[in-house]
Amino acid sequence: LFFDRPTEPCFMQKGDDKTVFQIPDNFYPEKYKKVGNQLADRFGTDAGRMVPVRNIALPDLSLPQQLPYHNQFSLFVPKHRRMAAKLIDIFMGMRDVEDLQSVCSYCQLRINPYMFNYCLSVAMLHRPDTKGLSPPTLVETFPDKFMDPKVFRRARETSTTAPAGARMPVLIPVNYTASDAEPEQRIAYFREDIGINLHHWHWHLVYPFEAADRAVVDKDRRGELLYYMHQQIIARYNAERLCNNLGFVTRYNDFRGPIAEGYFPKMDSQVASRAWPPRFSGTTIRDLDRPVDQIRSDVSEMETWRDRFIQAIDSGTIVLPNGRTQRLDEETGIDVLANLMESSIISRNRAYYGDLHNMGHVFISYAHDPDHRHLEQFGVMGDPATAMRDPIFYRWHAYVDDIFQRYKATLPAYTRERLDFPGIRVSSIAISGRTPNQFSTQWEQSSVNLARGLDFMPRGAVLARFTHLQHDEFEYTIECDNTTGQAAMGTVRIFLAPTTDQAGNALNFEEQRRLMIELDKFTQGLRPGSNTIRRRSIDSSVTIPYERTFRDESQRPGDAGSAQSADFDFCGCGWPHHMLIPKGTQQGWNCVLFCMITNWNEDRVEQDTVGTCNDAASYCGIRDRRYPDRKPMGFPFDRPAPSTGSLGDFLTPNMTVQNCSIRFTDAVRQRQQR
Ligand code: CUO
Repeated sequence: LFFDRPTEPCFMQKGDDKTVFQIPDNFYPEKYKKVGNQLADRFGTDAGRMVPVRNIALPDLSLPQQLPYHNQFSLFVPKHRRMAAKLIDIFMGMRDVEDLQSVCSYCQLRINPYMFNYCLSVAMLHRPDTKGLSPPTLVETFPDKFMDPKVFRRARETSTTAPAGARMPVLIPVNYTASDAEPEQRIAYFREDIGINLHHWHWHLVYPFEAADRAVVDKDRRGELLYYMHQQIIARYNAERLCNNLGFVTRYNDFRGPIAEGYFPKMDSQVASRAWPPRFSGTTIRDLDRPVDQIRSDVSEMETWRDRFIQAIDSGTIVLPNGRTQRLDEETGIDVLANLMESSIISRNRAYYGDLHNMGHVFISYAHDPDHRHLEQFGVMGDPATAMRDPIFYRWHAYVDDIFQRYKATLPAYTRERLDFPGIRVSSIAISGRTPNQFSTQWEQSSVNLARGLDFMPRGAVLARFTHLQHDEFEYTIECDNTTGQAAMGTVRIFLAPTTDQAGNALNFEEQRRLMIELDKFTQGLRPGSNTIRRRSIDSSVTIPYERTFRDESQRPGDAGSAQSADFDFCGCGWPHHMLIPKGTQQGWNCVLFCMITNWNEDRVEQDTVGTCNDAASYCGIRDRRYPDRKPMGFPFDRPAPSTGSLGDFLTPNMTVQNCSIRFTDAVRQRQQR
């Protein structure tokens, strides 16, 4: 109930089982004081269950309440971060679930709804006693962050004029943010995909960079995962660009020059009652001085931090707050650097290396109003739920990734001994399907229920129908020989990459390795002799199924919160399965499939993962566990191989490649309930 219809009071709301909260009199906010009891009574009459809320000693909310209720909230704004950290701390500090429920019912109408949702979600993901409960997906609670606001007018219309069950779905248009005159529009289907944006939001929810409780932030290899997950986004984005006849994304590395790409989000914040501000083509970031957000920073500060990063990478050491230096070692260097770069509270020296990545988001998102003279809020780059809509997101992250790649280039290249798995020979990988080694893609229409996000409107489902990319499911068949004479365990690693650049020139190894998209990774027993391994695309370690991205209610096994649904509920982080394969082209887009089997005894991490959310571990890790692969993330493509000219030269006997193509059919199919 605390998530549903975010600005409606929780004591007015009814859950699906007709539960309402009975809150103590002193919890009513001023505006409801007079009517409060009557409201509760009114809704209480047909309530199946009244839940009395404990009257606890109330915490000090003065810091989080500094963010006005009807305002935007950004994790990237340092002041907002501090307020959120305080609120997360309050939620984490509650003795038990009942106290948490009390404090939430007190906070719900006093705290900015976006911040409340974020902090409660983080707390629920990290408190031991809320395991098995899950925050609903953000697109249901705040659909305004994901779609054209016209949808809400139509949703209001249909929910007021028709009873639930007789309502026509509301259609979300495709291609509504720009015309064909804007080349970047060709990949709007990727940038504005609801599932991709949900994944990004969820990732940052699982890996917050600030909280008073250090354990919430300090997770195994979290910096390295920040680097790798975003590196993969850029690799995937580049593949989509090539499929659409666009060149590789160019880094945003000149902070003094104009940003060629404009972006007009055409979204309204329902909470703040404001349109998300656009960025015109040719905008340049400027020094920030926004007292209201307590941000004062010059562009030169970004340049200073950048120079310090370059210095750290080139010298192989970072400077610590006490003036000493620390070597960046092969195993942990990338993790240390990424935590400095983001930066998170586990940065080894925030005072010196600053906050480059986050402030990049902030500078760009305020480029239209750097001194707040127009009283404008941040653009889409300021919110992880919306940032990936904007072309500049990819230019910024391509730049950030470049800094990490500069570091990776300082590491020793893998020798053939480190790559090989003696006695294991992979002879082929193939894709099943109507045409062998051809992936098929097309459009698909699916629905999402907006009801949870429609405040003060008649109850019942209102479906929004949207169009997204989809691929036909397929199966990998891998042929492999085990000549070790005994059973072995391997880690199978599957990647996909383009073969040529936009002009049709073959890619060399260095270009291609940075474009490798991880498709799957799994553990496999290998009998002595020949082995045929079959693996379904739907089981990918990168993705989560559609039903989980969108928390399709009809697919929900049991009541939310029951032990039975725990696995299902927790696993909201994961690349959306419908975006596993790039779009391809109607003629067929050439790509190469890569498969490698490494020695599981060297990769394994001893831990119990039973009952945990572990099926999208490649980009999301495993909840409360270590990252389940000892190899550097992105292995074996995480670093250059200077003497290797092409992918073919790179192959050791435990690797194989297969040329493939992706054929796109420009047709829309309706989603079938699985
Ligand atoms: Cu995910 Cu910049 O880290 O958006």
